[in-house]
Amino acid sequence: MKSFLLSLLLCSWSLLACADPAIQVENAWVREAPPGAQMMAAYMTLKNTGSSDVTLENITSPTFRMVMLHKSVIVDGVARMSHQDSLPIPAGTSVALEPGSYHLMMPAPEQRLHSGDLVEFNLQFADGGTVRVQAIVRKKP
Ligand SMILES: [Cu+2]
Repeated sequence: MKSFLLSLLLCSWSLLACADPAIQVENAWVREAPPGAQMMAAYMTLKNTGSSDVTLENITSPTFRMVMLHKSVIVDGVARMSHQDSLPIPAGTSVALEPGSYHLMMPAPEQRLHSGDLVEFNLQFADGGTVRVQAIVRKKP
């Protein structure tokens, strides 16, 4: 029993050590999509509490076969989305992924997600750090 507890402690400690402590994620959520929707979007605020700039480079999720980083822009009065290869988060600032701006976009999974479901995202940064995020599915911000 004692060794089991010890390995559990070591394990959770090493998970913490793996995460990039400079990045804090707040208000992560996935917008519930209507039945038959092809795509879903996710939003969150990324806060860089450290003293060096970081760049979000890649996002994965066990729930979605791919996760894209988009930015909504208005071109000639028409709303479009542009694909972003990476997202810089300067030291001491926060960047909001929110409706009308940056967002994550994913093909809807076969199993439909409902309000209250939890979805995990893994954010991978240019310095090699990763942050695991739990996002909740809901209808509105
Ligand atoms: Cu998009």
